[in-house]
Amino acid sequence: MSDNGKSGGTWVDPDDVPELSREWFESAELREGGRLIRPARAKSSNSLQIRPIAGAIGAEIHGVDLADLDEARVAAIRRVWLDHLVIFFRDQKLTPAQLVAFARRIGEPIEYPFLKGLDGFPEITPVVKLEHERINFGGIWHTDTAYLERPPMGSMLLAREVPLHGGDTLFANMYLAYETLSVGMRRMLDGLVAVNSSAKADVTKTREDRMRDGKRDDARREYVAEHPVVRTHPETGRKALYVNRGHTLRFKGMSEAESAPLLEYLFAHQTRPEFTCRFRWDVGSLALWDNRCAQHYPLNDYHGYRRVMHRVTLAGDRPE
Ligand SMILES: O=C(O)CCC(=O)C(=O)O
Ligand SMILES: [Fe+2]
Repeated sequence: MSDNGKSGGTWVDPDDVPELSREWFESAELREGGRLIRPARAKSSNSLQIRPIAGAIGAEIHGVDLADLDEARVAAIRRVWLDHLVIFFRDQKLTPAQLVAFARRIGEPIEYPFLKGLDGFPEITPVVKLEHERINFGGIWHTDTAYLERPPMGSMLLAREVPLHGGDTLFANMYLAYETLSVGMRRMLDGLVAVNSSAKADVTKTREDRMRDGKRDDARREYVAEHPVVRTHPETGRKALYVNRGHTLRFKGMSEAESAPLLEYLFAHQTRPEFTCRFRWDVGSLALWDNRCAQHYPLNDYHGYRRVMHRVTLAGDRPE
């Protein structure tokens, strides 16, 4: 692996990145710290600079303008995304139209079921916490809208206004969460289905401030979906733990009380610090995460400051 020295980053030429295959993902020597490290080449004109920000998950990509991407770059970004689960870009001062255009290069933007989007851009949901507010949107460990039949494949956030300090977002690697369970536990979980709801009290609370002025007229009171506890990522073929504290109510065929002890164990296990990374936002930072294998948690440590993000989610499959 070559290194550019100064930043500890890695140069990857998109032309040198092998196509994805299940065999490739399963080859042990390419694994390092729970994610997949691709062979890298020296800097070239078409290269991305990739700088992992933690051992388990997350990489910053430098040297790209998301408003000006050719096909090779989009393909390279997508491969880095699949390897690192969440990728971050800096200084991307995209207009709403440019943000949606970038989202369309990666997937198909969909609308958020509870809140209205920006005027003229229904796919962009403003994620806002105002100076006087105490609760932040999504302030609990979760993967996005797991209560839908087809939860979004990925989500992106572009930072518009950030607090002087605080307001970081944490991400956790659900492949690692699964792979670090015992064989017996994995075997048991492989056969289970979970019931996911939009109406758990702790997560409902995190939407209330925005629902007061931004609620969609067509929002249902509750969405419920059953999904496998362990899902297989449709692009990487790897298994990931797919229960989350924000939305998972119980195991199918069991009561909430019966499910609670094991769910509680899994919620604690899946967000162990060594499975996570933490991203500090600046205006113009953009994160793109994979909801199929990662969870996130926005920290609520910036009372008195305003934080404004623009969010786009991308259509996904039915988890299998
Ligand atoms: O504000 C954040 O950092 C994340 C909020 C969130 O959970 C989301 O936009 O899906
Ligand atoms: Fe979220």
